[in-house]
Amino acid sequence: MFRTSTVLRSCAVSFLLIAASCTPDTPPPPAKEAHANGLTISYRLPTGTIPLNEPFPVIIAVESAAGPLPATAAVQVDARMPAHNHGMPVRPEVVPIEPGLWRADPMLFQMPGHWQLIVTVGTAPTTTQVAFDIHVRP
Ligand SMILES: [Cu+2]
Repeated sequence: MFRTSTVLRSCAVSFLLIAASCTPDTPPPPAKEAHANGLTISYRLPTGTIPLNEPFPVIIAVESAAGPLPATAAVQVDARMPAHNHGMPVRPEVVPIEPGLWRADPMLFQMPGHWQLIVTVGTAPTTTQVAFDIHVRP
C-alpha cells in the first residue's frame, strides 16, 4: 500500500512539472519598447517572427504614467524601408483590443532588409511618433 501510493504521488508530481515546463509551448518574444513624450510605446509579434512577403499582425501597446492609454487615442501604424524610400504594399487596419492595446493587421514586408515600424499616437494636442528598426532576413 505504502509503495503504491508513493509511486502514484511521484507520478502526479512529475506530471505537474512537465505541464508547468510545457506551458506556454512557445513563449512570446519580448516586446520592443520606445519612450517619447511621456509615453511608453511597444510592439509585439503574436506570430513570433515576421514572414517575408506574407501578411502578419502586430500588437501595439501604449502607456502613459497614468496607465494604459484609452482606446479613443488615435494610433496609426505604418512601415517603411528608409534606404529604398518605399513602404508596404498594404495599409493595415488598426483596431483597439482593450485599453492600451491595438492590433494592426495586415502588415506586409515584401522584401528583406532594414525596415522601420512607425507608430504614431495622437493624444491631443500632442502627436508622438516612434520608429522601431527591424531587420528582415532574406
Ligand atoms: Cu525595399
